[in-house]
Amino acid sequence: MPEKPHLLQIGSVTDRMRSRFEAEFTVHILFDQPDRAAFLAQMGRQIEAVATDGHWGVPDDVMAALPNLKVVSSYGVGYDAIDADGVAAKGILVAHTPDVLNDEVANTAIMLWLAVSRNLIPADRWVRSGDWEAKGNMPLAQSVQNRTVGIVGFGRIGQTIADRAAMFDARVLYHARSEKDVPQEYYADLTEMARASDVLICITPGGAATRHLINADVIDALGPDGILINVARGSVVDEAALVTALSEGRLGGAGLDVFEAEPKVPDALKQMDNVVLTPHIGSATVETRQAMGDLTCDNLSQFLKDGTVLTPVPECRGLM
Ligand code: 8YV
Repeated sequence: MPEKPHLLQIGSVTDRMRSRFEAEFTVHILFDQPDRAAFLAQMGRQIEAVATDGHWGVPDDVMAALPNLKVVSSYGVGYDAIDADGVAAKGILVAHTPDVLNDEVANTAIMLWLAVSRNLIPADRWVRSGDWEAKGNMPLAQSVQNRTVGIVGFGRIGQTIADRAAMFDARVLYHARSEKDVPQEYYADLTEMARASDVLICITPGGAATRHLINADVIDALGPDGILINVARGSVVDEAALVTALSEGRLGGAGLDVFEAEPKVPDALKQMDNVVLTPHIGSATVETRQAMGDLTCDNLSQFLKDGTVLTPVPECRGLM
């Protein structure tokens, strides 16, 4: 039997993914190697495929040690941790997992909005702590009905969030690099859109182009009654400016699934009642992660079959 091609796994995978990898590849797990540099020096030339995720991408030292790499399959839609242009220039195909997580991530965004607006976490605490019996009813919350919702990034997930928001009779605005052929209102100026919005939901790709897009000006435009939701990447929001605005009462509240230095989260945010924090769980359900895992494996299987992948990142489409 011919030797199976060698695959380097970066980050964690499900058992189901592991079984599929092992059926087709000789699998090496980067984080199991006691001496990463020695492992890369010894095995690097044999590795033809990498399986990674949106968090780890392909670190520079790994990329430099894999001269025969042909395909990278990433378990996630966001691929800002991979230098896609640089990798494509070397003729390496990069695949990701678009679409299969649109509903889940949109649901997470709506969940955070509802939780912040309706004080879900303090309400739960009100019951558990005995405050309900001792103090009576809680202060009133803010309705999610009939709000103006500004969506930052209007790709597949952004448009799914817009559909969800419409169920709460929202007026939906969006900001993206260019206007799209959609019924929602386009704002070329993000600060202007924030000023018009009650809720700002970020679902734009991460990376240098969107770093700190949500800065102090945008936050101030959203204002003391406004709510910021981030299900994109931590880098999209200037976290220090966000913490300052929240602590000074210049922003009403925030629902955050992603952070600049995750899993580290600023202590100040953990103390705030008007903030809901989740540990990057946008797509983290059994069902959606299974679909993402299957697509990650399907991309690799396809590559072995005919040298293409099913869902390449746009930078690599020219390679197929
Ligand atoms: C994953 C994500 O958590 O798809 C993405 O871009 O952020 C998440 O679904 C990420 O890929 C890490 O596994």
